[in-house]
Amino acid sequence: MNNDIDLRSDTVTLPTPAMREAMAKAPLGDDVYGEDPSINALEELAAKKVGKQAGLFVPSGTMGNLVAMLSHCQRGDEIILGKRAHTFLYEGGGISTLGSVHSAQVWEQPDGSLALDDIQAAIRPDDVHAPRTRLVALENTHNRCGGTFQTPAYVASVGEFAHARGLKVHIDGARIFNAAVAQGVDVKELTGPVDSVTFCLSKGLCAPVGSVLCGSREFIAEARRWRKHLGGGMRQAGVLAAAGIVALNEMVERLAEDHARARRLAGALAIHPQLVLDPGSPATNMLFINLAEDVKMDAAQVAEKLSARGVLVGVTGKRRFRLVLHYWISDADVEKTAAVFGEVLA
Ligand code: TLP
Repeated sequence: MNNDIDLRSDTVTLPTPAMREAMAKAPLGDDVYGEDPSINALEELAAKKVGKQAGLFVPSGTMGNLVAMLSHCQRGDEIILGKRAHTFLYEGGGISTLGSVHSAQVWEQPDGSLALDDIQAAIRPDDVHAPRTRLVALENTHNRCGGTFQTPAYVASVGEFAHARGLKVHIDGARIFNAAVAQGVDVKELTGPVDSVTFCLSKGLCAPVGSVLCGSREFIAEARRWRKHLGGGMRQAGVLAAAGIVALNEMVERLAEDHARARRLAGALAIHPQLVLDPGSPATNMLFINLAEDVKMDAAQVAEKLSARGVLVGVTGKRRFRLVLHYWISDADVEKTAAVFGEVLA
């Protein structure tokens, strides 16, 4: 990592020294034969953490969600998901381009949840004109809703509601450990009520590559087939899984530090009248900020000036930024970021 303060995403995180050491020493084998001890250990650990029978190591969150959805659904089925869901906005429409699966999009509530009434309204009748509703997909934490989290009680209510109607539930839990840590709950409380969950090792948890999809043994056996079809059978990828094991064992609880720094950064930025923070933000490790109406520059112009001073931020709209806190951002970086915003907007 160069000396820039990189707040564009927690995907930019580099592996920790402990991860690099574990990677160098990892026992390896051919994972398509099921013979990579490091991958097997990671999958077992991941499943145990989220309270599921089995896990599947995949190269990315995108592939984890895709494999999950293709495993739950048949051609012509429909998934109910949020209009601002990562799967809907940023995964290339993979469920339809590769799986012939349709989506019914529902507006999220401000905290990223889907209201049960909206889910009910999106369920199709048993009618030849309609695709078959098969799955409800949640996102926790919710990226585009501001890194907001949903509670165990809410997830349980969706699980009960969906199962009573013969539907399965998947969680895109790219940052589900952030959701758990922010609420001080065991992650199992967020994953127990649903059928499958994908979480990412390579965001706030700092591993260089990979995500894990977890669910029942039978579901993961099906998902393993889909992963292979999609070209995700990775042979001696235990070199990556070894970092994932460190991520799960050492990097989860410290996510609270990122949340605290996000709050500190929000406080420091709030003193600039040119910036308007989303109400209640930040819930976890990301904050979304808008430029006040009287600022002449747009977000891209401001971001360019920040970048010239060594601060990189995400531009998510004409007048909107996303700043994401992670392991490689220190207290001093938080102070410098707030000061540089002040200079650029003065
Ligand atoms: N999100 C990335 C970008 O794609 C927007 C980011 O910088 O936040 N689910 C959620 C909720 C995500 O935020 C992401 C990545 C993914 C899935 C996909 O993960 P990868 O990048 O591993 O495919």
